[in-house]
Amino acid sequence: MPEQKTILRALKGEVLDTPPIWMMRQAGRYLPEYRATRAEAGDFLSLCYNPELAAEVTLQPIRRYGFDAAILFADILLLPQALGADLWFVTGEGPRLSTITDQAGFDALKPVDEIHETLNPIYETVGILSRELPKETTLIGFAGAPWTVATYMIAGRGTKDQGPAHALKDENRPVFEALLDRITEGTIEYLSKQVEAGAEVIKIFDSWAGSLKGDDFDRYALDPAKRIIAELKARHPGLPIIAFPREAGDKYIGFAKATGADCVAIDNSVSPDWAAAHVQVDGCVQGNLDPRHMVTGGDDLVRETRRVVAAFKNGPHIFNLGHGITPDADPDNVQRMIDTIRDGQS
Ligand code: 1CP
Repeated sequence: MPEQKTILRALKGEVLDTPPIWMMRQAGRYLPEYRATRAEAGDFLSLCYNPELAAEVTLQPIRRYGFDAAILFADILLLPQALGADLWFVTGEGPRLSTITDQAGFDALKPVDEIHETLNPIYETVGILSRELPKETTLIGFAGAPWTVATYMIAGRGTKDQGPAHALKDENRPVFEALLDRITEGTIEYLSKQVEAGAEVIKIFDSWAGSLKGDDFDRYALDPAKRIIAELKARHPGLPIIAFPREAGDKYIGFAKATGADCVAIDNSVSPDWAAAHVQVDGCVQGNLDPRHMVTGGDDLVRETRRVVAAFKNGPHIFNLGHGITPDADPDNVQRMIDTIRDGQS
């Protein structure tokens, strides 16, 4: 049967007249309906672990905008929690976790086969979504990449320069590498269950890949991605995978080939023309409008949206932002972006 879903067609390398569209963090605080459901759930983690409500917020941007893909509503930090880390969110500040800074901290983690006890509600959310999504909408499952997840598990919070994770890497490499391995193995099991539950595409978020330089990038961003992708594809032949080594710069070049990813998501620190010439030559790319246009809108939004579409029009492309939409974004600007892409309207 010929593939109908536009995202799956693009991921197979097809060049479409209009690129399929979705948006990182499309279910989020910029939407009033999200804020209402989150209030109903009580807090962010309760929302993630409530399959009905998590499915509801996943569906909200699909109903409002008709995006071509829905991304499972969850968080990259649920896996650390499933591995035994304490996790909580401080309102207005972000996530906090217990920290791993030495062998004893690593030894206290749970084995990988115990993660599903915590993560079962997430698979249930995926199941609900695969039944309830419109037939043309692709369901994307996801996890953080091992390096990015490790930066939070080591520092206990988000950091500007990932200093604590770099320090552990440089000062206690055996523990750092053991942690990365544990996360890699957990990620494979977590994502595999998402696929079994109905996820059609997997995205791996390496939000902090840009702070790994030279050999470190290859060992701690590229190699783990390659291992996860190879194992998932062995278990689920034909599964399309999007990799997002954010701010990888020149390291975007050849990343898809080296890791086996079907698509590389591009952040907005590189120009779409550069990415078309150097990354899209190898296959599908996703990106890369600056998310600030969702706040500022106006003629700039229309012009820059057209620039991204034009740059990538000769190859397979999934339209997205270069990073997540922010809570101060205006929902009307999202509609304007979509209209610009689909109808050429302004
Ligand atoms: O207050 C709220 O409602 C929480 C805000 C929020 C949301 C909406 C967080 C906390 N996580 C999420 C959902 C989420 N996170 C999704 C699913 C929904 C969607 O995209 O529509 C996804 C894919 C993520 C992924 C995620 N979480 C990443 C990778 C992508 C990226 O943004 O770089 C990262 C780094 C996180 C950690 C995290 N979770 C939440 C916050 C505020 C952060 C960033 C923390 C920091 O570094 O300071």
